[in-house]
Amino acid sequence: MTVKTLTAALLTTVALAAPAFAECEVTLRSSDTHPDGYPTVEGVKHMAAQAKEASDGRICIEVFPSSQLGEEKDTIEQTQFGVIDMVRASFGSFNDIVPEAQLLSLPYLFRSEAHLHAVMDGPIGDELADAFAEHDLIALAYYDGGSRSFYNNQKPITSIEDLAGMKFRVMQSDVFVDMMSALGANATPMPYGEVYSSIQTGVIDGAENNWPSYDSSGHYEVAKYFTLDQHLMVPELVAVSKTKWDALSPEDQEILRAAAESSEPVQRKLWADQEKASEEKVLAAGAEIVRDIDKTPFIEAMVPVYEKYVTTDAFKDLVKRIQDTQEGATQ
Ligand code: GTR
Repeated sequence: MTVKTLTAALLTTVALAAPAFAECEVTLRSSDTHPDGYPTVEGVKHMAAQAKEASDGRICIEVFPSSQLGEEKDTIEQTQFGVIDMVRASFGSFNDIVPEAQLLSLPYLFRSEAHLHAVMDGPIGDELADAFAEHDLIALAYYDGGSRSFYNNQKPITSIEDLAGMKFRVMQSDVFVDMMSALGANATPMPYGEVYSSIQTGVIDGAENNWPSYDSSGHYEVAKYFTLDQHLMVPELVAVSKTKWDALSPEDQEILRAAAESSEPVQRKLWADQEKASEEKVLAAGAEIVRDIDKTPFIEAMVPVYEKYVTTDAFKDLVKRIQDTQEGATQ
C-alpha cells in the first residue's frame, strides 16, 4: 500500500468511526471552581451532552474545572462581560452583583433541601432568574449545594460560645462577614483556592462548607474538627453570559434551556450520593464530627443580620414568601 492509499484508507476509517455530528458551530466555555467528577461539574457535562445531541453536534459546551479560568468571583465578572461564556458558581459569590442573591445567602433561611427545592423550582426561581438577567447573566439551572457547616484545626465546636474570637474564612461577601460577627467570631473573606494553605499556615483557624467541598478541597486534612451546625444552605447557579445568549438563535436558546433543565435532577442525584460518600471518606480519614449541636442560639444570633439585609418592602416580601413556601410545593 502506498502512503497515498494508506492515508485515504485511514481517512475513510476515521470518517466511518466519527459520530454523525456536525462541527461545533457554537462553543461555550464554562467555568467551575470544583474538580472533574464533582457533582456541579458533572451536571454541566450532562447539560453539554444533551445540548450536543439535540443540536446534532452544533452546540458544544467545554467545561473547565478546578478554577482553570480563574477564581469564582472573577469568573462571574468575566461572564458578565462576555469574556467567559458560562459559569457555575454558588449564589453566595453573586452577592455583590445581584442584591436578591444576597437574600438567598441569609443563614438558616432554608429549613431543608426539600424547602430549597420547592422555592427554586417555583415562581421565586423565575423571579430570581429575572434579577440575574438585569445584571447580564442568564440563569439556566439551579443546582444543589447542600448545607454549610464550620470546621477548624483548633478544637471541636460544641456551642456558639466556642466560636468566640476564632478566625474563619468566608466567601467574599459582606453578609457572611456580618454572619460571623453576629456569632462572635472573625471573618476573613478570601477565594476558595487560598483556604487550604491559609489554614495550614495559621492565617485562619478554619472555614465553612458542605461535605463534598470539605472533602474535594482537602480541607479535612488540615482542619479535622467539623461541627454540623448547617448555618447556610445556598443554592448553586449555572449562568450564561447575556452577550453570548443574545447572539444565539431562539432555537439554540431553547436547546440550551432544555439541556440545562434536564441536568438539574441529574445533579441533585449526584449531589445526594456525593454527600454520603464524602462524609464517609472524611470520617475514615480521621475527621471528628460534632453532630448534636443546639442550633437555637445560632438561629437567634442571626436577627441583626436579617435586620441589616432585609431592608426594602420587596426584600421583606421575598424573604417572607420563601419562608412561607411549603416543602413539596412544586412537586
Ligand atoms: C462551594 C461552592 C463553590 C464555592 C465554594 C466556596 O460549596 O460549590 O461554588 O462557592 O463553596 O466556599 O468558595
